Amino acid sequence: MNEFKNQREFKEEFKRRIIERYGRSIEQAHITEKYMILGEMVRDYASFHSKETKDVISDKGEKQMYYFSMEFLMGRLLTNNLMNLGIYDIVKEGLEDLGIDLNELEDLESDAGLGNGGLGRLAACFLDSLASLNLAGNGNCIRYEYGLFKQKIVNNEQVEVPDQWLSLGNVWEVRKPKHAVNVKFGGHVDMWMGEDGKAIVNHVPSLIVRAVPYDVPIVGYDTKVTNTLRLWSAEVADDACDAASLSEYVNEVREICRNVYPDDSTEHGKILRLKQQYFFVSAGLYNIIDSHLKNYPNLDNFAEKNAIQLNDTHPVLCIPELMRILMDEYKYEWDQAWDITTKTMAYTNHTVLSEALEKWPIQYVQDLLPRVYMIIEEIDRRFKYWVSHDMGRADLMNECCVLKDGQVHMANLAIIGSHSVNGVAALHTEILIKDVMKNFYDIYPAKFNNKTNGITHRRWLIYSNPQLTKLLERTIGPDFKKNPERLIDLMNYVDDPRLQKDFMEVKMERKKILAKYIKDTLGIEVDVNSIFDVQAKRLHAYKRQLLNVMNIIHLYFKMKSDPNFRIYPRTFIFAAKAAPSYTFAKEVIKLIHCVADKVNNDSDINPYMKVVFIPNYGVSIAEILMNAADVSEQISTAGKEASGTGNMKFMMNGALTLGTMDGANVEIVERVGYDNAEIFGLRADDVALIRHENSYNVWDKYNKNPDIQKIVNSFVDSTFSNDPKDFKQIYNELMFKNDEYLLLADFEAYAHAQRNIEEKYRDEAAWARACLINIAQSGFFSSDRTIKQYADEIWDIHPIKVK
Ligand code: 26V
Repeated sequence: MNEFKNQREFKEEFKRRIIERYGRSIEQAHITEKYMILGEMVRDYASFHSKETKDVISDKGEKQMYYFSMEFLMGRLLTNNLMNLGIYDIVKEGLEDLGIDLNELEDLESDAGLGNGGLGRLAACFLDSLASLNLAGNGNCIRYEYGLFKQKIVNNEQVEVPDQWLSLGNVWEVRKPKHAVNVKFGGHVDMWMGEDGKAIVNHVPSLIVRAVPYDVPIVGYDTKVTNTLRLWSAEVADDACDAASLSEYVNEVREICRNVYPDDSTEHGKILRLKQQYFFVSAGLYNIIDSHLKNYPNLDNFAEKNAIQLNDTHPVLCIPELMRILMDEYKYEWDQAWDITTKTMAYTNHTVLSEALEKWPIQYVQDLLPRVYMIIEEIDRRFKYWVSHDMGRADLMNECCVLKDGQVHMANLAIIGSHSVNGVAALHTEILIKDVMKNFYDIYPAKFNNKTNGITHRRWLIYSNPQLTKLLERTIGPDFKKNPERLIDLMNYVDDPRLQKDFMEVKMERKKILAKYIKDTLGIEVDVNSIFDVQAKRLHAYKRQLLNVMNIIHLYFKMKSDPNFRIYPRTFIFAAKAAPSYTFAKEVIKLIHCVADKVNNDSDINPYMKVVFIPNYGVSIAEILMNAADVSEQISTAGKEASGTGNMKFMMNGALTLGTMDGANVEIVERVGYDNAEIFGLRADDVALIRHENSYNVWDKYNKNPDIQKIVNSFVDSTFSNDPKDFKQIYNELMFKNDEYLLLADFEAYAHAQRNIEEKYRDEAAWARACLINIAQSGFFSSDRTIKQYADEIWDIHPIKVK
């Protein structure tokens, strides 16, 4: 029996499975065994719905979408699945009867950290929205053996430890060996003329890898629609090599799925990443084609029944790979194959940073994927011909082609081979159109569109902040749970002093939960009556954690030198992982810790200010961090942050955005108004102008402002560290690379904005009102809205009905 209908059935099934699996009674079973059995029961419950969903799709001939992404930051799934299935209370109470605390089992689950940051978490939010909106949309990714590294702090520095997320096994996945496929690398290509005069192509690989899928059911909220996240694992293929080279072969295979983002500072690392990309792309495509051919006689209608969304350029090999399969294996002519391919593929861009736009040395692609490379060459040749002859725009040819300077330009390939190209916030899309992809916009204006990011309000509000959810339900009723845009109804109550007070109480409860976590894990006592000011995101120069630190140092110096100057008590909280080879980012982490040591241990200062760095930021920490914040730090250099999604999580939980006009901050302010956010600093067009005119000189800023001088000098005058090597790189980046991210340019405006925040916070009723307005206006930032737009405007998929 899979679907237990009540507590009694649940308990019986639970007991039965424990005995059956472990030969022990409930009392004798270990807590991890109880966790495993519960997880499996929930998974089986979901699998049952999964089968019904698949049946409907195939019976009705529904179109499906596949989200191809190298990253899915799923976090934990137990609570989410129990809640979405509507069986949380049955299970919680049933377990209680058996003397088991559900929360203890929930805490045993490791985060599935199959990603780096925003792009990976977006993919996870999208899966939740797809199923919850009854849309047939699946994920395709790699089953990494280790998630993103775990961050420890040793002697104030980041140390990376492997994330063994599979050590207890993964209860959510089901291995599906019958769907395994072979993926081929290297070797050479033979071509000859067939009897019909058509070319026959035979790729003779030097490496064959067996790709085995593990399926994770994706459960929607209050629906039976259950989709699949398919994770591919690399295994040795039968007869793929002789015994002599076996161990080398096994190593080569196992390496493919070992790590998220293997270190790509070396050639070996780069090639490995390219291998990963082709591995999950090829396996994923073969599977989609196989299941298509179970329902239809051929692939002529492939694009009508399947949509593929390319999450950034990482899966863009999908384009030449689908071309290859259609032509070499199913004998389609180029033009028809191209038509099917471009109608299937759509590409999302997630960054304008040039160093993050992928380019592969031609040699790597040619050696690793000889046949795919031939197809890329042909795509490039035809594109060049078409642009210069048919379009008459030879001037754009070199800028936009795929192969140049010895490299394969993946974003160019993505744009040429897709029918849709989207940015992830209005400002970001505008920058793509007007600047980064301007030439392509001239060529293909109709392909470009915007899809402002969103977050699932189920995980980020309802499940992680039950206190606020209850208050909202009491005030506006439960409709917002199914329809987050109904949060707007809260606008009718934001002036109600009772509600304002209740909101502050809810916030206080959340702050206490976070304060306890900080005390338990770091031993730091924080004042829950202070302003909780949080910056939580990957550590990167453009996100400007350093600007935040500079203001902290500034306030510290000011309070030290002037006993009459005191700020409203504030707790500055940071959480951020730095890429292992990113030395500047690691130095900023060290600086935060050194500043924290000084500030937190100074009894003149620590009643007013504490600095806390929460290590190992990830989904589960975000779930207790975002909703405890009063202030949401979103202070990237304008034009650099494509969207941001943390900004939306903070907003939805009633924090004020302290930010620049960047990414989705612009759309947040558009909704809440300038009074209910604190916006400062240069705008994206100011930044563009400064660059264009080359008019910025960091030394002018430094020389004119003694406060800035004092702060910048403190990086190198042993104020915060006795080791003269410490913070030298920070100093050099600022002062000898002309402050690329314009921290000094924005410093005064930022310090001023921080003073405004303090003034606002002193008026509790007004503050609460502003927070409530943020919550009320946050419905737009639900990923349900985003996914509806993708479904209607790009994928053309519609809700299905599973009874
Ligand atoms: C990647 C890299 C890799 C090499 C070194 C520098 C660098 C800098 C940035 C990136 C970002 C990769 C793409 C990404 O994660 N973008 C994020 O996507 C989020 C979801 O759309 C969005 O909210 C964030 O603004 C965007 O940074």
